[in-house]
Amino acid sequence: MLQRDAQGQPIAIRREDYAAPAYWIDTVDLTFDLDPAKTRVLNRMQMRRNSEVPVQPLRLDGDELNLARVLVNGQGASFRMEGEQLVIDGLPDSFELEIFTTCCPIKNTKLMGLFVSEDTFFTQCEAEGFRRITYFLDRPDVMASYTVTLRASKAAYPVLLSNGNLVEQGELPEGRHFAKWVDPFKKPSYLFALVAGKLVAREQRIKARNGKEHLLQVYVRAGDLDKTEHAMNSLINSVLWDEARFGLPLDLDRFMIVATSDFNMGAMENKGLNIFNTKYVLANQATATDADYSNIESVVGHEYFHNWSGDRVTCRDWFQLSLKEGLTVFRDQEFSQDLCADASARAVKRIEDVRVLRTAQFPEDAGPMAHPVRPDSYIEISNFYTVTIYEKGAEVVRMMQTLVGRKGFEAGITLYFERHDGQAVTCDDFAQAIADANPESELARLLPQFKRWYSQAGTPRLAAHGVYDAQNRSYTLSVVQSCPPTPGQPTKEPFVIPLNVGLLDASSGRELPLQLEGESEATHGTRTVVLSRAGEQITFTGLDAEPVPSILRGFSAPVILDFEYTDAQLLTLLANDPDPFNRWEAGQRLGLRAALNGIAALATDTTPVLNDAYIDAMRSVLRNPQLDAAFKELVLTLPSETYIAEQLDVVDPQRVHLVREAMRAQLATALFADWEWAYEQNHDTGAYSPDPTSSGRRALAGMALNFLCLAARASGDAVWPGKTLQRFKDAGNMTDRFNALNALVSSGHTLAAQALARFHAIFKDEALVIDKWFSLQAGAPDRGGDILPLVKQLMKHPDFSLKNPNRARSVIFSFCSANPGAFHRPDAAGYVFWSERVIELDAINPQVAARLARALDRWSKLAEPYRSAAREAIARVAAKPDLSKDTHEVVTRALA
Ligand code: 0A1
Ligand code: ZN
Repeated sequence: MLQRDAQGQPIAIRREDYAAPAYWIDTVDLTFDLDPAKTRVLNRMQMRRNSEVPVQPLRLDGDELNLARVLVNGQGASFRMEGEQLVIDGLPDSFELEIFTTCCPIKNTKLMGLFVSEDTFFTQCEAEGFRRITYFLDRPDVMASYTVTLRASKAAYPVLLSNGNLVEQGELPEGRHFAKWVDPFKKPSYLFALVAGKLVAREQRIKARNGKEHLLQVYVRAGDLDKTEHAMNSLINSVLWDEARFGLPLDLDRFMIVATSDFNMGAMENKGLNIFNTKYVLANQATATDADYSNIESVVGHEYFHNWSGDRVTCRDWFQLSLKEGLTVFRDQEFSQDLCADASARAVKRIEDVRVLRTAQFPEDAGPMAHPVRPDSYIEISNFYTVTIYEKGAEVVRMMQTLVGRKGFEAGITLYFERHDGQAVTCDDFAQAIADANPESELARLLPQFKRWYSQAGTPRLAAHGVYDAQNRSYTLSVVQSCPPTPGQPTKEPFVIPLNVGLLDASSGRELPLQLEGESEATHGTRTVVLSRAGEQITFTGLDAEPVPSILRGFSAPVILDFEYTDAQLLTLLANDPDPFNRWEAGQRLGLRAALNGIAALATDTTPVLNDAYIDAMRSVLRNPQLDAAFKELVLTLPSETYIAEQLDVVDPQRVHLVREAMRAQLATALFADWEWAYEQNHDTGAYSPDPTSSGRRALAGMALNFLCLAARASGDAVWPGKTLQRFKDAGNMTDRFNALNALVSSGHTLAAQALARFHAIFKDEALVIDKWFSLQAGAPDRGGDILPLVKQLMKHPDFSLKNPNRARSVIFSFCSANPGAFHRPDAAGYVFWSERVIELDAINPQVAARLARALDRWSKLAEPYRSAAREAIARVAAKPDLSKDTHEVVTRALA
């Protein structure tokens, strides 16, 4: 496949063009002579023609390779190059192909293929990195058995790792050594990995249910061994959980995790040899926050769960990416929930997941990069590792579980792995297996329609309306669904939407029994109503008064629910809903309403944004002895600027920022005594443990400090900032220390400077902590345009580097993608800065550049002068010749 047209413009790959490969690769024998400047790769493959497709030449993918030799059955063979592809004609039906190439890992700043990070070799092959190592059929439906021999200097690279089992190792002349690895499972090339360098490992042997022993290893640099305990525990928990919940055992004698500080993404599920960004491995209480601990647990789980959902059963083509990613995110979400000790902690996790979906995926689904969970076309597949594929994909799997029940879903998963073990399959195959295991379910009945979740992009909207009929003592909810147009999809068909509903008594707040029209008995608790038509009515009977409906409990579908709640109804839900998600949601709706009113009011209007009822309700939540601290912290967090902006047709980002800051200031002052109380109640969490209860208390204490410093800013009080600085100095763990630092920085207090200097001095040798130091400053609330000059200064700091993705993200992304109030400047300087950085990064690392390019996805919603300035900045990037496919695709879609 050629990926550029005659004019050199990248060509889109389309799902409908899928064709089975013309050749299969049965075995691959790779020998690496590792050298940073020139690594030699000998690739010996046993291949055969796919008899099911017409005879055609063999076309192997390659990228930035130096080709030295091609042998077919041991004889020099004629071949030609078509673009980057190596083409061989006239091959027999089965043959051995031997290819000898070299590459230059030390110059590989894209971090795809074989690269060097801190004197260690790593690989990254998903999605199309293997072709940067050798010529290959680099597509996931070509699965082969791998044997890998690594040869390198023993002193410089004492540890040599690849997938599977170590079968041989030994010495070679001239101070070199070798290791030979055999992977017992067939795999696509994207799951290949090697690591070579000076590493040490934490090891643990565990026994599976069937009595089989496995060796678990976490490899890091020598100084980091004391930061691997949590990752190892997370791995052990993952192995136990997958076996207990889904009956899926660890299938390898040895399972390895290796950490690198140079990585484009979070981590990678290479068979038996997961490679991780250090950010998702290294933690001890002095360097990592509670959020880091929780992310590590999720990502370790995620990569481990891929061992089945991804590695044992993989994707037929990259359009099916959500087959493995949506399912695996769902599995890691369930894992983290199942590790929670109680329902409240589970709900907190669910709220956090939904918050990610709504602040990142909903905007994506409404913008120029909107695509279905199973996309129809792409120019660069790396651009489709998106929140839609991952998080919305996980919601689609979750809806299946809701429709067939937890047990039915487990049966479906069992059938899926029985049917497709060792295969490369499609999203259709997955949905079919879940439905076939549950033939009586609503999923089976509505399967073709349900699968519109895979094919239609955009976030569906539910317009719900309730009418109480006193005479019939009934309450009818009318629900109309719609879905806005998205690129290439002007109209949409109705979705299957599982809607979880409950009713509360308006005066007592108590949950009411539910009896649908035509039913002889009432039930208690939540009901799942399955919507499938454009408009539907649901009538509840036996009601003495108009109830307060609690709709979309637990966020049972990834939709936007519009319901004209009165403030009083929302306050009832906030105070009483037994569904914690909707209880939180009621608070968010109230906060959002206040923000939108504040934004709509004249700029000169000085009335406070938050009314007394809201403040009182927040005080009640804060003081409620029945609620957990973690949940309180979520309720008291106002909707983000991004989420508020998403509700507006035309966005003035400065206005959004000002109003939200005004709301924060008001919460700070009005609840001053309550924040003092909350801090006193929660700040001492004893010996450090990252469990949900104590981390929730630290989160609430941190929030309280933040508001207390903010209130001090208004009142001139010096006590709380002083206490905060002391707290910063004395803190026994990074969470408390960082929260105190954040309180000083985000309130703009003068003490922030010395705290920042001290923080840097303490942690100057801890890269991940220095990332926090950068990102805290670049992400701080803007006051009069002060953040951009600071960001430019931070880029001149000796610790800054554009080549290290984590560091680039900590400064540039924290400003452009995570700090709208600072980034969107009326003078357009933020956009100019963005365009310069996108272009600069594109020459180093296209994946990172393309991600940054997405910071202006929602430009067309902006008010003037932002809109025109943003468009101009995007056009400037698009006009740059030699842009990577990655960045080209993002900016041309933005301008389309
Ligand atoms: N499959 C990985 C994500 C991943 C994708 C592409 C990469 O290339 C740089 C790296 C990782 C996961 O879901 O964790
Ligand atoms: Zn994944």
